[in-house]
Amino acid sequence: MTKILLTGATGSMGRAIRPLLGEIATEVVLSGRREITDLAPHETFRLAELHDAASLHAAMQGCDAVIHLGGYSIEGPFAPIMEANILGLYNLYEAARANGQPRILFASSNHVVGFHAQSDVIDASAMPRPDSLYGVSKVFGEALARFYFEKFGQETAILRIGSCFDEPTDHRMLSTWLSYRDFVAFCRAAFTVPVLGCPIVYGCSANDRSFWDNRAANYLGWQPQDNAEAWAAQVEAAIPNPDPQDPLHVYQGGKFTALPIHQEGDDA
Ligand code: 15L
Repeated sequence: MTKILLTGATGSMGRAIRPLLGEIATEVVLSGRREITDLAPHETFRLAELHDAASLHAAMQGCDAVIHLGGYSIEGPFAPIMEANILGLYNLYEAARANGQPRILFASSNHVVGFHAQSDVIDASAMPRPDSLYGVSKVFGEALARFYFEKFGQETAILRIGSCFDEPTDHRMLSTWLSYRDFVAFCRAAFTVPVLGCPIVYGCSANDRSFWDNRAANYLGWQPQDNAEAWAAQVEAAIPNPDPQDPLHVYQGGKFTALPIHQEGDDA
């Protein structure tokens, strides 16, 4: 069994998956910028900031695996994206190198390929077509993971997460939704498969309407159990006439493709 470091433990996805991690780990080190005090017996907390290399080194000590959810997770001004997703990711990989190279689950994003059309089904060999500065930072993250694999043998599962929320709430999410339990099952597969390597996998449940072909990752043995189709009637009733010209329904990255670039002085 495993001691897992969860970065970004206080973020919305971190909070949602935390109760499930006891199923795949004997110990969980929660790290983040705000202290967590309601710890279960198998949990500890380490205050860590992605831009503070020393705090990451300390948090990773003795860990066998890392679920890296920390970082800037939406479109925004470039400075904080750069600090968390570029400098912060470099700090994370250096901390791993100094701590016996635990396997890393890197939470990449569908926004790496956001400008691919929803009418196309793509696989891991698709060209990156980032839809935002945030998506560009995740392209960097995927390249960094690959670099540490080629150079040092550091194994990473690069998961291009679709929409990891309680349930799908619009038509796009009927394609992109990833349930929390399917995410945790993916972590289990990535941390237990004998040879992981550095695969790129699309993070969605077994959705009938998926845009993504994950057959190249079959060797991981991951079989998502949930299907967004169970919410189709609810979504269609709530949004009966989706506009087919709306970027939300044209591109895989949905509304991110239409967001303006933040200028200095804009609100974050
Ligand atoms: C992401 O990468 C974001 O972190 C999340 O907030 C959602 O916007 C998600 O993608 C999505 O595309 O639905």
